[in-house]
Amino acid sequence: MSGNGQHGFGRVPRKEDARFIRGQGNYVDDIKLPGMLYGAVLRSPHAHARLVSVDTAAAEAHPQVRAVITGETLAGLDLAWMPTLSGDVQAVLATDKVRFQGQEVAFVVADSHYAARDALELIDVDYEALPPVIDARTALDDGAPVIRDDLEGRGDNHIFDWEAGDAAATDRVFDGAEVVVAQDVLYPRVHPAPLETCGIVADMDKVTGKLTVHTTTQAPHAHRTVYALVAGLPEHKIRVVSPDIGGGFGNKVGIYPGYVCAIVGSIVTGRPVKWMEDRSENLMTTSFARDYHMRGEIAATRDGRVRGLRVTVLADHGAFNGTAQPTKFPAGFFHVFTGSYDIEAAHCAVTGVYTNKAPGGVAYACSFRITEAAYLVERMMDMLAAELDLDPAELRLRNLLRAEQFPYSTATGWEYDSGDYPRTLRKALDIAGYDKLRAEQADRRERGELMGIGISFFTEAVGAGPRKHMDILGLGMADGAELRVHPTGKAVLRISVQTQGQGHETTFAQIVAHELGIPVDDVEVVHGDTDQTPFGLGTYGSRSTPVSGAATAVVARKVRERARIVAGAMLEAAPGDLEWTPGRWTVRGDPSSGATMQEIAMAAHGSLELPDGVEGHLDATTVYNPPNLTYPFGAYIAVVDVDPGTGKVAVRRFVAVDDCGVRINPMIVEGQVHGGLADGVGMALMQVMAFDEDGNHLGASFMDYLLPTSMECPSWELGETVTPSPHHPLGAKGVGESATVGSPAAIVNAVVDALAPYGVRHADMPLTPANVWRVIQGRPFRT
Ligand code: MCN
Ligand code: CUN
Repeated sequence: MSGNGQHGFGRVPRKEDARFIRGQGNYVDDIKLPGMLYGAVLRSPHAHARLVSVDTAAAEAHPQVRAVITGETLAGLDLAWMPTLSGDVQAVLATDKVRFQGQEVAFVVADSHYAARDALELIDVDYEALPPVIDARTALDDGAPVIRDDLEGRGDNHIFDWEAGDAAATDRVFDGAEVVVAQDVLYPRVHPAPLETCGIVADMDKVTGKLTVHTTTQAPHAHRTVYALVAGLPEHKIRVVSPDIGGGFGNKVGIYPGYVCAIVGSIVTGRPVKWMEDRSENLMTTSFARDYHMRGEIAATRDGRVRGLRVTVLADHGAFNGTAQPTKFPAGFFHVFTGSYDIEAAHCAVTGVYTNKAPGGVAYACSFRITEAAYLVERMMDMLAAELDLDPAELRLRNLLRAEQFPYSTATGWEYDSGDYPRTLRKALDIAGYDKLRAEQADRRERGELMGIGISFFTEAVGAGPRKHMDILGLGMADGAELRVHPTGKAVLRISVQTQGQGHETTFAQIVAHELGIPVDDVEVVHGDTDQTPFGLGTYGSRSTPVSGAATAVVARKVRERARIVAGAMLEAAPGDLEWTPGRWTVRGDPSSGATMQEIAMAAHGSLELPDGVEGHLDATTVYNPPNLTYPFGAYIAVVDVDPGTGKVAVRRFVAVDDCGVRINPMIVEGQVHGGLADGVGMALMQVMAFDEDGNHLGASFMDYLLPTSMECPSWELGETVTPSPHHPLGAKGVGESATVGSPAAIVNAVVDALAPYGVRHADMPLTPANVWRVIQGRPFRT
């Protein structure tokens, strides 16, 4: 481990920035293949309507149109419906009904993007409008319109009931509790909104029978298998390439109808077909996030010892259940809702329903619904603190898990691997100058000013599998890695995960450099091409470092062990007598006699006689099946000022102390945290995917759906603690979603704290000026 990080961990500048800062990135929309055509999707203006007829004659007559594909065309190929990541089916192009505004109805392939768009106007669709279900709370009402009448024997909008924890034990704790606080808490529907929208270039080569797709995907291998299953093509005849990706945040985990249409378009026309969404299509139709209507109850003793948590959730999954999560867990990892506290008993019951809104779920830096869980418990903790008239920091310190309690089994079945939570919270309180802030707040309140301080403490579970417990569509959650070391000691690492901006080309090279003691610049990372990389489940749930990063360390160690044997032959010493110093095997007790990785690599490819049974070269492969998830955590403190006249919230300060175990590249980790904190400002204060009662989408542009900018964000104040994961080969835990998970609660807690003089105990996100203003109307201000 060197100071400048050149041989391993540390603040190594990102390799990928050499192309990005020069504008030389290669995104899907940059790809132009010879003879390429362009696709465009016709979308439903209705949230719920019967499809009476689709007349494509005028569009087909357009001189630049090469094909028009409808649901009927696809039905003829048995492709009108596709499987979702949750074992449901989703219409590729509508055949019977449309079920959300923006749903795909027809696909035009033309010589240019503009011609394809123009031809959409020429398609005549006759709809018969049906009453929609927009509010999930009415989806199960008697007489509610049935959305999924395509499903056999379906008489309602119910998708699933799922529960975790011990209901009876939890009821007993609540029955005997000294204090119970209950609250309805909404985590509104939001959207990951990556700057690059989703798209594909599909190229079916009729001569070789090989389908190549360049596409925005976070999981190239999983996509390839799904295409193989849907299209009936053998996997070796499908190549999925995921070039540079301009942000994913979960939006690029799923397979969208436009992808399937572009593939069919290429098959039909015999030419490559590009389809890229525009911003409104991305916001209206691709994976949304959250939309959890939660009722939380927390039970405690009067002196502030939390004893139980009980939660019911109504989960709005939209028109098709397309949520991405391991098969066994229809509510993702929501059952981690006991958070960071030592709690006797807990129970959650989640009911999923269909509504006439876009499908999706879990996307947006969520760690599989841990965003919702962390937000809920942290809101409940603050409400309990208010009820007990206890300082929220003090209440947390009384209940946080202590270092000696790890590994800790939660009441809902998780085994947290490691942590020292009070230390991390104390560090955040120190950085913030908590006592001084409280004194300042008291002064300001006397003057009628609204200052709020909000704390949140979160625990995540990231790095899915192990595969015996976790799969997506039957594919176990494990990841392969291959490492080749060339004769001159330069290395090529091939991995199954896919970066969307997280810097894998740098951090994964650092892992190899760290393990082999070679320069980071000597390691090339290959990813995002199924023909070039081993199978694995891809990047989401912050699993790249916990799973693929572990695979990388393991495969590099295999190479190092093989190098030991070669070095033994070179140095005429028994391998067991050699010891490793970074970059070199030396004879124990004689540091002057050794061989560097580069010398060993050359010898391994040379004429050196190797012991019997030892194959030459230094290449190795592995598959890593994680024994458990990793459990990063953190303590966040937000300081806000609220304008009582306008309701406008300004985030004055934000302190974030993250513990993601050993940090491979602290600069990249801090960048991940900065981005997630900005997400938190967005969700807490600005973002919601709103609909009117007819199901019209009210946020289909960045004029209405707001992204936080530097203007709304303070200068982040970061701290760290390091509790290595005991089961990860590098002691690293994931961090890519931590700040998005932890920050909304800190900001909302701060705003509610600012509004305490009005007697406010809770307010739902987003805390826009209008919403805050509404909350305090008619309430007297009392200090
Ligand atoms: N890292 C590290 N040390 C650690 C943990 C992580 O140096 N102890 C580094 C990693 O090696 C990697 C980065 O930090 O370069 C993030 O690692 P990890 O936590 O493993 O997360 P993933 O790489 O699996 O990224 C996925 C995660 C998810 S699920 C969402 S959503 C999200 C996020 O990453 N989407 C992002 N961060 C994003 N950042 C960008 N720029 N763009 C997105 O789309
Ligand atoms: Cu849920 S968003 Mo990230 O896991 O790809």
